[in-house]
Order: sequence, then C-alpha cells, then structure tokens
Amino acid sequence: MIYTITLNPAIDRLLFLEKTLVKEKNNRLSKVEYDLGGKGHHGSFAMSTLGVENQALGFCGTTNKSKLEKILKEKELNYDLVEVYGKPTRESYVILEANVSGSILITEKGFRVSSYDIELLTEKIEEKIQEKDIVLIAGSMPPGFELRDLEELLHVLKKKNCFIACDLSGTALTKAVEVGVNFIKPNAFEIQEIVSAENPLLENLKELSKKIDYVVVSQGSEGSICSHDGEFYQITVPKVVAVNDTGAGDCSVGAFLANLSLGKPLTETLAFASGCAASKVQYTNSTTFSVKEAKLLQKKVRVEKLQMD
Ligand code: TA6
Repeated sequence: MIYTITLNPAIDRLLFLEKTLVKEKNNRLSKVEYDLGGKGHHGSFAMSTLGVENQALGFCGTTNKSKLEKILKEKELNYDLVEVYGKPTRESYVILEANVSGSILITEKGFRVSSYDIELLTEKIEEKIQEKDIVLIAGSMPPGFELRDLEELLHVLKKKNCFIACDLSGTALTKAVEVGVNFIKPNAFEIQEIVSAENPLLENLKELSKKIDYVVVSQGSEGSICSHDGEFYQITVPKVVAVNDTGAGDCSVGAFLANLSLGKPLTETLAFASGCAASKVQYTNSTTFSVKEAKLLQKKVRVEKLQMD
C-alpha cells in the first residue's frame, strides 16, 4: 500500500485574469475555479489516476471541510484525515494570465496544529503503516508542526522499516537527509544548500547518494538528474507548451512512486514520471494529466546513464 501524508493541505483557487497582471491597475478576472492543492494530495491523485491503490493521510480543517471533501470526492481520492478543529484548510492562489504560459503561486501559511492533533496523526500512522508500504511526506509543514515533530514522525516510519519518500524543502528537507530516508527530490538550488554551495552539483549528488537510495534533482523544464545504486541518470524532457506548471512536480513524484511500487525498471519509471509532468503542465488546473498523453511523451524523454569518474 502507498500512503501520502499532507501535513499542510490546501484548496487551490485558480484565478484566470482577463489580461496580464499589472501593478496599480484593477486586474479583472475572467473566471475562478477550485482544484485540489497540497503536494501529498497531488501525489495521491496521480497514483489513483494510474490505478495504484493509495490512501491520503494528514490534516484537514473543520470550518471548510465540506469544500475540501467535495474536491477529494470529485478526484475519487481514498483519504483518512485528522480534523483540526475550528480552523479552515488554507487556500493557495494560482494566478493565470491570459495568453501567458506558466502561473504565479501564492500560498497561505495554513492552520496551526496542536500537539493533540499531531498525536492523533501519529496514532493513525502507527496503526496503518506496514513494512512493505511506501509513504510519501510532501509539502510544507503547518504552523505548530515543528522540525522535532517531523523528526519524530520520520523515526516512527523508520521503525516500521517502510520506504520513506520526502518531497520537502528547506530545513524539513535537511532533516529528512539527516534522519535518512529512501527518496528525496531537491531542486538544483536545494541540493547545493543541503550539501555544499562550493561543490559542483554532481559532486553533491554523489555525496547524497551514499545515504539516500533515490535522489531526483529537479531542474524544471530542463529535466532532472537521478541517482540510485551508484548509477546516475540525466533525464531530458521534450519541450511542451506549459499552460500551468502548478502540481507538475507532485504529479511526477506520484507517478514515480506508483511505478516503483509496480516494480518497473528505473529508467522506464523516470521517463514515465517525466511524461506525466509534461502532460500535467498542459492543463490549466493543479492536477489534471492524461495517461495516454504521458505514454506518448514518455517516448520523447531521454534517460542517459552518466559516466561518473
Ligand atoms: O506543488 C503545487 C502545490 O501543491 C499547490 O497546489 C499549492 O497547494 C502549493 O503547492 C502548496 O505548497 P506547500 O509547499 O505550501 O505545501
């Protein structure tokens, strides 16, 4: 079974501008849409779309629970969330300008969780997670969920001897490396921050690969570099017209873990995950991608083994 943990869930409010965003002007909206936000939930959506069984764990606020649940049900997610009483799940604002590729993402901090809320989540995790499971922790931590709480959560998972994947950033990512997990997805800047800004990226990747089974360094539209089992791969993705890149990285993580759970070869997994992300960016919301399109795009993804001296 695969579980995703979204500590800081979000509802994405998509703001479609009539024109491009201009300061000191009244920027009028042509429409507003809502989609599922939160990196772990996006991972779950990708896995479910690929027919891989998974359950979304984490928190959700009670004051707008029906709004989040409506989206979770529309997306047919299997979820079991701890209620954070009297608080709303936050919104992320995705600004889409007319005839401009890409989006602007503005995220709220999120509700404050209490030690009791964290205790309830930990109990669920203790009860559900088995040794053969894959667990993805993805996204930011809400106020009240401190680094020590993440460390404790990671140690609970390590005791289960399950596969731990982390799509985290900043001090949370550094903590995941320190504790030792099975998968991380730093971007090129984060990997320099975690290891050393002095060393070239590949040196830092070699260093990290001694401790972390799978490291996928995302380089946005340039592709990514992956290390596993002493091998290093450069992944080059086909150029597509990106409408909205929100959620593309989350989609690739979900597809990667789905394929890993199916025992697919790593090179095929890397190409398919990149194909899913390349499909996702062509849709205006935060989650949609086409499996058919992803399989076609997968054929145009280049996965080359790097010769590292
Ligand atoms: O990666 C896309 C996304 O999940 C958006 O849907 C938005 O909710 C945001 O990222 C949340 O990011 P955060 O790092 O705050 O969890």
